[in-house]
Amino acid sequence: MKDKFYITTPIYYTNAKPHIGHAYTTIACDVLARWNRLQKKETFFLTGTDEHGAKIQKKAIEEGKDPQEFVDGFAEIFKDLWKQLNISNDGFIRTTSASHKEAVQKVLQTLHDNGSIYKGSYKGLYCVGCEQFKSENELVDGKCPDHGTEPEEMEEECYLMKMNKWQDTLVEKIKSDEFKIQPERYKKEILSFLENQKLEDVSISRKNLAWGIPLPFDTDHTTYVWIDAFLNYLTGIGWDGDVKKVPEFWPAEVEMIGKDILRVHATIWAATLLNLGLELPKSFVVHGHIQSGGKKMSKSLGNVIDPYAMLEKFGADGTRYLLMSGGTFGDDLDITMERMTEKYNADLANGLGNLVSRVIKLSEKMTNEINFNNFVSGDQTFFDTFKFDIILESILEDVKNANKKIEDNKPWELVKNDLIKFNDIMQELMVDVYSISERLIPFLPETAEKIKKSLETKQAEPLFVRIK
Ligand code: ME8
Repeated sequence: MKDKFYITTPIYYTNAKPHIGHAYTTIACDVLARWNRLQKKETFFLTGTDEHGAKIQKKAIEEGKDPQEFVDGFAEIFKDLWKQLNISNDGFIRTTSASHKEAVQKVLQTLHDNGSIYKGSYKGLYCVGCEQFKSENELVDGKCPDHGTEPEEMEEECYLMKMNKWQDTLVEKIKSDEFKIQPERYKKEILSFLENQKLEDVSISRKNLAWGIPLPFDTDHTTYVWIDAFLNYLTGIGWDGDVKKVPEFWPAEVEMIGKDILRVHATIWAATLLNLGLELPKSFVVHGHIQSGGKKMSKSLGNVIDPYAMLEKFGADGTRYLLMSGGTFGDDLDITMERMTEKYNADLANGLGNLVSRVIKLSEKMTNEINFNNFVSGDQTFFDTFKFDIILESILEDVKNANKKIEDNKPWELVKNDLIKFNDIMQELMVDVYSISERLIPFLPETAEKIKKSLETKQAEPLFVRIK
């Protein structure tokens, strides 16, 4: 397969409705998938849902629901949100699907047979929110800093997976960028962890948890939910668990993840692949967290920004624009509804919307044929480094320049006294709008399409209207 591009989001827990972080990652992946399709790469974009484990079982019980029925409901809600946000995923993997479960069991059998898994026991502090054991030094005042809850003491007979023998391999592969971790600060962060802390073997099964995939060689145990979840990156492209028959799309070009799940990916997921003799993904692309008004979003602070509220107010393309231009990729972002409303009005309604409607209206009076040059985007290097905000800023600069061209040249006067100049200026403006629409395709697919149609038909389609 030539020039392939396989990109994945994390798979999201189906214990609650999607939040803004889920929308952010999925939109960023969608932008990259659409860009790569435009570059004629054979692209596969995978997302999905992580449906097993203690956290989900607990929530289903609290709501008096059967866990399968409970996760079925949320899986549909995720799918529906992606549809509303115009997400162009090629696959949607659910970890409760029969094919995924069978593949996971095959993998565990292989790991058991090749000696990577052995029986033992594990004692530690387990955070159900993270679905991970936590060491004392990761806690703040005895609590998980991400969930604000005290982890439970747990001691269980379990199966463990060998990790330690891969420590040097991982450091080497990460250092050489064979296994690339981007942006650079996250590469440094994970290297400093791997160079200073011994990788402990990890518990990969739970004895007293029904809601999971039974181990094929000991059905008293279910598979640790992270192992189950990681394998989605392979089962989601049709892998049946046979290490001799790995799909062509593997290894993934980009596995996008949030900063809080980098370590578990760079250790447990990477070691699982190495234990199976499979290739590591080419890269992890790590994003920061979204906050609001300088604070972590929380129900008690009342500063939670919900993707549905954004959709309702800004529409799909407005939401995509505001999230992708909200800050430097990799850093934490701070957003508020007020600032986003201002930006929507300034950039999309007044800037882009206004430009397109003026140019299309004026173009009715053109007497020459319009000739769109073959457009070549110069955005590749910025996509390579995930500078979404910089690309959008530069597109908006083009919008401003074109609006200025209209004001400086006053085509509504030229049309009356200098038709040749009028036609020239309009030709330029039409090409400007055309190239703006081309650059917008990965970010605002619907708007780009509408602009192109308007250029063809010379009928302005309404794009963005000012909002309060
Ligand atoms: O972790 N801003 O799923 P999940 C941006 N099932 N991103 C945020 C965020 C915020 N405020 N809060 C959380 C899981 N996230 C596992 C993944 S993959 C094999 C299994 C991001 O539903 C977070 O960084 O809890 C993570 O990337 C993603 O939401 C998934 O969240």
